[in-house]
Amino acid sequence: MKLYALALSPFAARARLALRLKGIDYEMVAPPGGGPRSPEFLAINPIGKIPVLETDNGLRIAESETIIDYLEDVCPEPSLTPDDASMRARMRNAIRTLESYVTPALFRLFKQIDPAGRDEKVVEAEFGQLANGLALVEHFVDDAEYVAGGAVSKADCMLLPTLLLCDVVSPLFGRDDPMKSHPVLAGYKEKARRHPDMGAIWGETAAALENAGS
Ligand SMILES: N[C@@H](CCC(=O)N[C@@H](CS)C(=O)NCC(=O)O)C(=O)O
Repeated sequence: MKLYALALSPFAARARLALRLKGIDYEMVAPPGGGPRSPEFLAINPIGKIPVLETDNGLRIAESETIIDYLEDVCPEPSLTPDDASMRARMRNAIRTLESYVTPALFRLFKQIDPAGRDEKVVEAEFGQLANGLALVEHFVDDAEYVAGGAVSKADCMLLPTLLLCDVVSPLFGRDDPMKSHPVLAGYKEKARRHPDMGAIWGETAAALENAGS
């Protein structure tokens, strides 16, 4: 399998974590033509975003969540889906909340990164939305070891890299670490980072982001 991705991408990190947890070999390939918006890459994924998974028979799958679902379908073991229905519901609530309330606020903040074109009122409002979203995710994570109990699930593949993105975005606006006001998520993050696969993907992505910024 081939994953169109960059080491610094938190969304690619979601897919890379699922591949790693399942022990699937893959080749990581940078988007051709200089980036995800190049004509060459748009021919691969018209959405213009990484990651994209390309299977050995040429199927191309866009969107981190869809890639994880595909991997779960074709390689069900080790499973990223809890056995228990209530834990599956909790996992799905955490994922939907993350994707409905946290990730969109991060994307809107990205549009404000350039201080020259920044609207401070929008930034203030979006940090409010981000804090609300994180509080909602926190509700579903609660005090479990991982999002859906004692075993790593799809929700962890999606949440941990998104928390790394929060870590990266906040200082760009001179803001405090958002985990300071979300102690449950701060505790989750530290526990998750001690997991060998989650810790490895976190470390690689953080190092690539640091190199890109230096
Ligand atoms: N919803 C997408 C988001 C992917 C995404 O935003 N990827 C970023 C890199 S971290 C990207 O390719 N951005 C290129 C662009 O927007 O021009 C997913 O979950 O895969």
